[in-house]
Amino acid sequence: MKEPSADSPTPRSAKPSVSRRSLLKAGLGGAGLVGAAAIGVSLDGSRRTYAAEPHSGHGHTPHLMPSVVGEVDHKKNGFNPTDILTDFDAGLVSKLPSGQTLREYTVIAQNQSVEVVPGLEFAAWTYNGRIPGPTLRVRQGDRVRIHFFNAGDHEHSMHFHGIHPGNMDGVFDAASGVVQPGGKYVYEFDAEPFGLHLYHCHTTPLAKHISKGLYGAFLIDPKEGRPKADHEFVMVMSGFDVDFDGKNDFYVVNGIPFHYDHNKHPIRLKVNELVRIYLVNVLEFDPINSFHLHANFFHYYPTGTSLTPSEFTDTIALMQGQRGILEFRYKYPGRYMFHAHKTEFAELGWTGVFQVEA
Ligand SMILES: [Cu+2]
Repeated sequence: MKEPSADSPTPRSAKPSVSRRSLLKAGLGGAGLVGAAAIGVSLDGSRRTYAAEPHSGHGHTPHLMPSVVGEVDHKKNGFNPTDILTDFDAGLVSKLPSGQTLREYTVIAQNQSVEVVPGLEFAAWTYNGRIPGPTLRVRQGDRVRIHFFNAGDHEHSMHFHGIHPGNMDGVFDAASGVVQPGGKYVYEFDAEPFGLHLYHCHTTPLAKHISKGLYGAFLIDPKEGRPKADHEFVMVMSGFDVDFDGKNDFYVVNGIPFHYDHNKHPIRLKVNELVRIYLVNVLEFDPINSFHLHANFFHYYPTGTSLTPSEFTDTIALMQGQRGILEFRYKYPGRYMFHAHKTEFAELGWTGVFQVEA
């Protein structure tokens, strides 16, 4: 297995350094902003900028949370987290002779440079040119057929959560869906059980293949569908280890830190609308991720495998691979944060805002 490549850490002496702590400090500094310029300084290997403790904030204009200055180039990235929220891919639909619905997808794994925060490019690996990969949405009992092509330079696979034969699991070898560069494989199985699942690459080293961006949501609706909601949003929680030191430097929902913040692209709702969130945690390196909703409570359906919620709460914790469905309505207009209830994650990108109108 050849692992060294352009994205491997450079020799220790020349290794770029974006420590979690330095970024966090930048975020907590007087300006309350993690700017591209600040990150540029850090990438040059100099930590001088962060050598002093940040201002306490006393006597300064208060800031809600750290954020970033400016906007990444979504066009160049090839995806936009605002679109990913509601981008459900039903596949190419046809009927098998048996009458069973067939949903076909084409998924391509490739190397791709992604601008994570303004001015900072990350050597990512993507499914269909986006992080997270496409949200595949099918019905229980449908036949799912995925034409998978590996256009990258490492071996990759698609490992689906769900029930399927071993040779469709994307783990061991060519016969079970591990694909060499330039190769392809067809994964085919009947969709079960209904619920919210995920898929990700399952080749070694696994942490690297996942953290580079190879993951996505896989939603199986019940045969009779789900009750209607006013909004359905997909949120895939993950992180970026931009200096490849095995620790996350940014935490995200749908690929870009801070994207849904109040001063960027808050998610707009109306009072009393039913909101359903399909929440997946695929965060690598950190053991636990979380979701907290401000000034409200939600019904929670772990793994989405039951139509009866098991909990009414405002905070949930998820380990890697765990996922669930949240449902709520806002009673009052206003701006409401949602974020990881792990302050460090929130300050490094895992935040957003619901803007609720009357
Ligand atoms: Cu891979």
